Formats: sequence, structure tokens, C-alpha cells
Amino acid sequence: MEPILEDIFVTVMEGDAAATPVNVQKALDEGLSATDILNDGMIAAMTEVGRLFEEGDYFVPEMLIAARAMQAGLGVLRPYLVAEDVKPVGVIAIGTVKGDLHDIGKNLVAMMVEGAGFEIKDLGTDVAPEAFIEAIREGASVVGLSALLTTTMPRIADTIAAINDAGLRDQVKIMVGGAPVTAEYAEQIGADGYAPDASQAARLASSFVS
Ligand code: B1M
Repeated sequence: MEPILEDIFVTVMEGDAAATPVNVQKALDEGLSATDILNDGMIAAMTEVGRLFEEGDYFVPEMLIAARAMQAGLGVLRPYLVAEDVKPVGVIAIGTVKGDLHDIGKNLVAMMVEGAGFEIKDLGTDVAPEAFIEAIREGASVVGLSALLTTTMPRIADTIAAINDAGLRDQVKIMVGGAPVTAEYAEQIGADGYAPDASQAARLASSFVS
């Protein structure tokens, strides 16, 4: 691997949001393609961050600062990706369901899924089913539904039912998560998958498009 890609890998993993964009610019100046920088430097680092999180060597704060370093690097890389016409692996519309204002976990999931190469349509918190439906009509191929309250968890099922009723269910994969949500519940309400944390959410999203 090019030394500068190794540097990017390390600065993303260490969550160095100052050094990552500098290294990304350096790699571009050295003539590396935006695609290689993204795939072999940044996405590779976020995949490793996810692995370390799952093994208990990294915790939420490490994952958050790594994701922020990735975002900082993407700020430099984005125009070059557009110029190289690099397509995202998919588009995910993600939000916290109606009535629920918690967004820290959802934001972390969004960052990790972006780290896996997806374009993110972040619909925010307290999101009505209609907003997810609109996002699917606009091209989202994956929908991510988050709920943190036992009282709002049923809104996940309502949202899936609304997507069904709109006749869009076969156009989209639906993943769900949040503290009260379980794999059994996800299956019961007809979601395509459940992830207990942001790292596994990124892997699940990737499995939908691979
Ligand atoms: Co609230 N809150 N809160 N809260 N809050 C909880 C969730 C609670 C467990 C606290 C407690 O009582 N011990 C409790 C829920 C109890 C229950 O339902 N059984 C609770 C309550 C009751 C409330 C209010 C009702 C309090 C009140 O007003 N009386 C109120 C509700 C407001 C509303 O939403 N309508 C409320 C408000 C708030 C604040 C606004 C103050 C604030 C939210 C700020 C914000 O998000 N911007 C807040 C906070 C911070 C919490 C706790 C302390 C922390 C949540 C958090 O951010 N965790 C929480 C207690 C706790 O969890 N220990 C609590 C860190 C985050 C990284 O984890 O969100 O679980 P988490 O996300 C994880 C996974 O769940 C998963 O991946 C993430 C990263 O690994 N995941 C997904 C999440 N979404 C996913 C989606 C996926 C896949 C995986 O696919 C799409």
C-alpha cells in the first residue's frame, strides 16, 4: 500500500480530524485517485474501527472520533469523488421514528454507514412515515429506522406498514435498531435486518447491496 494511504488509514483510526484532511490532500497531490483514497484508506480504516469495536478494544467515543476524522477527510475528497463520478454503493434514508428525539446513536450509525460507502439522507428525529416514503420515491434503496423509547418502538412497525401500504416494500431494504429493539422484534414486524450497534449496522447495510 502507498505510504500516504497508510497514513490516512492511521489518522482515521486514531480519530485525528486535523491530520486526516491534510493527508487526503497530500494523497490527491501525489496523484492518487479519489476512489483509492476512499476505499483503501478511509473505508478500510472504518472497517477496522468496526472490528475493534466489536472485539471490545474500541468504545463509542473512539468510534465517534474516528467517524469525525472520516467526515473531515470526506470534506476534501467529496468534489474529487464527484469529478471521478464515483457512485455511492447505495443510498440510505435514516431517521429516528415519530415521537422520538434521541439522535446520538442514529448519527453514529449514519456515520459508520457512510464510512461503508453509502450516501446518507439523514431525515433527523421525530420522522413521520411519509418522510421515509418520500425518500424511497427519491431513490433511497435502504431505510434505517431508529427508536430509543419503548413507547416509540411501535412507530417502527407503523413506518414499515406505511411503506407496505404505499406499495414500496419490495423496492427497499429496511434495517432497524435502537436500545429497546431486538432481533426478534425486527423479524416480527417484517424488517429485513436488525443491528445492535453502529458497526454491525454498517455491515448489515453493506450486505444489502453486495
Ligand atoms: Co432519553 N431516555 N429521554 N434523552 N436518554 C433513554 C433512552 C432512557 C433509557 C433513560 C432511562 O430512563 N434510563 C429512557 C427510555 C426508557 C424507555 O423507554 N424504556 C429515556 C427517556 C424516558 C427519555 C424521556 C421520555 C425523558 C423525559 O422527558 N421524561 C425523553 C423523551 C424525549 C423524546 O424522545 N420524545 C428523553 C430525552 C432525552 C434527551 C433529549 C435529554 C437526550 C437525547 C439527546 C439526543 O439524542 N440528542 C436523552 C439521552 C441522552 C438518553 C440516554 C441517557 C442516552 C442515549 C444515547 O445517546 N446513548 C438514554 C439512556 C441510555 O441509553 N443509557 C436515554 C448512546 C448511543 C450511542 O446509544 O442510542 O443506544 P444508542 O444507539 C446505539 C444502538 O442502540 C444502535 O447503535 C447505536 C450506536 O452503537 N442503534 C442502531 C441506534 N439506532 C440504530 C439504528 C439502526 C441500527 C442500530 O439501524 C437503523
